[in-house]
Amino acid sequence: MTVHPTECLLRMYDQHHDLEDYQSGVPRWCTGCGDNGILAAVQRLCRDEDLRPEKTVFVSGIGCSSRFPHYMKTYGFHGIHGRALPVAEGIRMARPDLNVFVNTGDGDCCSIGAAHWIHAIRYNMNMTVMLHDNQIYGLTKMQASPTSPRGLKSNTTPHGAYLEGLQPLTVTLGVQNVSFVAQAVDWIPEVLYDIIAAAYRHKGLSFVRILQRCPEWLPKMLDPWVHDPLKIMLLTHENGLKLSPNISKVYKTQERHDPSNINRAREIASVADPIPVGILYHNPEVPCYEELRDAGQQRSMRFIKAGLEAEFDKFTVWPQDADSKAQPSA
Ligand SMILES: Cc1ncc(C[n+]2csc(CCOP(=O)(O)OP(=O)(O)O)c2C)c(N)n1
Ligand code: SF4
Ligand SMILES: [Mg+2]
Repeated sequence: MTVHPTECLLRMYDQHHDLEDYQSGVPRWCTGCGDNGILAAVQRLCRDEDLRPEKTVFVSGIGCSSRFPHYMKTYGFHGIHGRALPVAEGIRMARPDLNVFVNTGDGDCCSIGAAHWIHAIRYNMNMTVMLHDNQIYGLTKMQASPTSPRGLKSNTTPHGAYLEGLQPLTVTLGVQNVSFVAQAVDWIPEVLYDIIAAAYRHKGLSFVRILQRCPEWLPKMLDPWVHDPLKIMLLTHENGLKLSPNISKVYKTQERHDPSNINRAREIASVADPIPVGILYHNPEVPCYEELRDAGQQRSMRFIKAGLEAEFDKFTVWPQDADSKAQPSA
């Protein structure tokens, strides 16, 4: 019996994926680094959503956090410092069929990449952006970043940082076309997972700031919040985060917050203590740039196949004895 090639492909796509199908290598992050928890949450999400590895891409810039794509058994692009977002936007334009994730650090996104960050929010292209905010340049060994708190001593601020830290959530919420903003912490895995999952399901650019521990350079900085559950303020709502009874029992500081309320979201965004955790803003109606641009020029399967055939044809090796008339003109 002849099996048509597409039948085999269809069977392959039906495969179920396990956690190992998304795991690649042993992370080189320090023991206790918050990046490990973020990676675990993302791999679980890929497994639970059964994302096809060959249809998924992780994009990053440069930094400890930007090593993320190396540890995902998907496609990945470990790019250049500050340029994760424009690379991801390019991928989105060329391959709207892919799941696009971005992992960026506070230096990568809020310092050298700040201009790209603002415009990416405005373009609202469909991707999940995770800001690993450890409030320091980790990879280059402890220089102050824009989100470092005032007074922080580092290699570039030996007398303490002079300025108040930039707040990534308030900046993001101030940009035209913002559609999804959330905050998570690396040390509450269940809530971290739920927030990244909600971000992934949102159509548009979802921006998740994750407070991430860096035990190497700032070993005690987040300890007060890690050790006192009352210093975490969980944002709950039927259209936002729904808490399990176990989480509710431990984390008792809570606010019922409607994620469609941008004014309250902006107020919450500027609160540093207790740390607000949950979905601050969600507006599913904001159009995505790629859809606005592509409106009226739907790419049919035939169009995509024709493009692929044209590319493959460039590499065709014609038999020497073939009739020269049969060869395509250059
Ligand atoms: C154009 C350019 N400038 C500077 C650097 C040096 N550099 C590499 S990573 C980094 C900062 C990383 O900090 P962050 O984005 O917060 O990532 P983390 O290591 O903390 O995860 C810097 C300044 C570089 N690689 N390229
Ligand atoms: S230096 Fe900090 S951010 Fe980098 S891997 Fe170590 S703990 Fe993580
Ligand atoms: Mg950092």
